[in-house]
Amino acid sequence: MSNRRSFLKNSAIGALAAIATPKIYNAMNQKNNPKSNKGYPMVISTWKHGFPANEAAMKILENNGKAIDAVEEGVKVPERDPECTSVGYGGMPDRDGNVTLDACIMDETGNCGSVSFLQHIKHPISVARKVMDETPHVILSGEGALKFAVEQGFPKEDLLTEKAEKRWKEWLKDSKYKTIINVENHDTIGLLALDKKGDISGACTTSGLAWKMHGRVGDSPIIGAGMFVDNNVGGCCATGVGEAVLKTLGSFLVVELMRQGATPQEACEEAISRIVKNQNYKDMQIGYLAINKKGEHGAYAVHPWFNYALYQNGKNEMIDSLSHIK
Ligand code: SD4
Repeated sequence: MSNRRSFLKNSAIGALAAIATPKIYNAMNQKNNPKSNKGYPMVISTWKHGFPANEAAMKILENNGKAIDAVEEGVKVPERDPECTSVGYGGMPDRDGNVTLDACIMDETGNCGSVSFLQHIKHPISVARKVMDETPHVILSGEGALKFAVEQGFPKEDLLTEKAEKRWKEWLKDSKYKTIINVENHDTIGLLALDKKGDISGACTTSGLAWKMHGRVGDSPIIGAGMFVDNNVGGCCATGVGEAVLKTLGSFLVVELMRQGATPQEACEEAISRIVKNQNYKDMQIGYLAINKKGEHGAYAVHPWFNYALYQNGKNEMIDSLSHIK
């Protein structure tokens, strides 16, 4: 090969290598995460409503239950709580006054189910579980999801509480839509569990952004965006402005980074860096929560005030996440 040709060939390979070489992570190093622990069973979930959700999930794990059952039972706690205004019953409605729900669930075999734009059903996570267990599909949406839920025996209910209706009517006066950071109008619960066998499952459920357009679907029911688990690697869930998570397929990204050797903390930080690099992030809150097979965890958000509940080594506690903006 002439010198010129081999130079061209070598420099092309060099350029490709520069593009393709992933950052090398040192998986032994969890130093960025001041709260790093290890061990299972463990349950971890977003925001303060995660605390009672963790309790319900841990009860199942302590009785040798499976992670998939624990994550479902855990997130049902905020789903049925009318005081929790961002998940299930009592959730803030869309701009037309409809409570529309998104949820997904995934088990240790990679099986998963999801519902989006579902109305009138208090426990969308259990409908997602039925989609996973009883149908050949992954996602059911809107009218079809409701029809399926009713066929499966879920009662049809009015999910708009007086409190939520009052807040909506106040909002209607100005009808100004803004994805305000970190107030109670977007606090999804994402919950990940490692059972006594070391198997991982995850669940994510939300009423989505308050005052969203009718028909809007966020990241929470999209496997790989709002939540993802791979039993060989770990799991991740997301909270915050779903559009930013969807654009980067955040939970899948975090799990893939861990597969390449990143710690949960490093992976969450990298996923947030993809958002702040390319999107106007100043008015958006996004938070990621991740675990690996050892029971180590990580969390990172765009803004401060993202917190999560960690139940591990017999102790359930709230922890403040690190964040890009200090
Ligand atoms: C959504 N990601 O619908 C959800 C909202 C949320 O914390 O997570 N709030 O975009």
